[in-house]
Amino acid sequence: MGQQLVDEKNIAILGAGAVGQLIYQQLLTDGNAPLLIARENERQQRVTFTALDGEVTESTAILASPKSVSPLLEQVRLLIVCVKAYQVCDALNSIIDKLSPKCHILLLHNGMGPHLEVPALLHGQGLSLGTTSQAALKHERWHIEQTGSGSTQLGHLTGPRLSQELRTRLLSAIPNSQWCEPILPSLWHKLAINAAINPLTAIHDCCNGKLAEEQYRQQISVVVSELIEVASADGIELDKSALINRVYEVIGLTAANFSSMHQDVLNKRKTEIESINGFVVQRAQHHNLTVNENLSLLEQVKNMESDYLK
Ligand code: KPL
Repeated sequence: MGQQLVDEKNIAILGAGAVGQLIYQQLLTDGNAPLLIARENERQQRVTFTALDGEVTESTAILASPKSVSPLLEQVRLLIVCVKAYQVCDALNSIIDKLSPKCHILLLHNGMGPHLEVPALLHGQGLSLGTTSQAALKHERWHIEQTGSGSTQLGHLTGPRLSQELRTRLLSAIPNSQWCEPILPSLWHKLAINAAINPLTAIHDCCNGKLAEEQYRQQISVVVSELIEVASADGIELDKSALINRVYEVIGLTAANFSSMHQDVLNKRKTEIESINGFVVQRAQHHNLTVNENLSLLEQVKNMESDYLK
């Protein structure tokens, strides 16, 4: 179905959440014919997109499911994995046998951790990582709205490299995106922002802007200092004052917003705490370091989750 719409060097997106659908729309708008891999079975699906300027467009997406023995999957040359960090390994395992060794994998999610486990799951495919501060909101299953512009950093991690052609297509489609090598510092940088903002807004049930108040200053400083020490033990050097400035810049720019973790707790969903402050704690334990503030935030959010998750 719809195979004529999919070109040979196809790009597929695994995970049709808000970010997955946003990247799909950006690729489509830039002249690509991406495939969306979602839970739903293979079919054509009308999707609606509200852009930053309010313009609404409709298009027909070609859906494949990881279960389908679809020849479409064999043709994929770039798989962009847009599921939550805690779903990455299961999602990849469900599809990896159907992908060509020539397919490059790009992980694009909040938090960190899967990049340590994914290389062992691959069958010769190359792996790149990315982080984005673009924001999108899912109004309905197939209607998303872009709510923030932001920037995107992408870069190689292991194995065969993404072809120059696919890299060019990707950077051309995603506004304000850069290819960065090494990529891990960009991921740690974004992790620091999320580690400082997300759990505090969830615990104190507040919008991001509230964290500009003096009462949170010391805690934010300690969260970031601990993360910098752990990153350094992992071989990544980060600059504390630049990072703290960026955290407050994001707090200011998103002052009226509620963080994704705040929304997860409000809607009684599993949060990404394990791959944000939990990742800092995990790497600290690996290096025999103590990160009490990150550990305390991890435990507080996990306690909140345990009240509503079975
Ligand atoms: O990325 C975010 C999130 O909510 O997950 C921030 C930057 C904190 C914006 O809300």
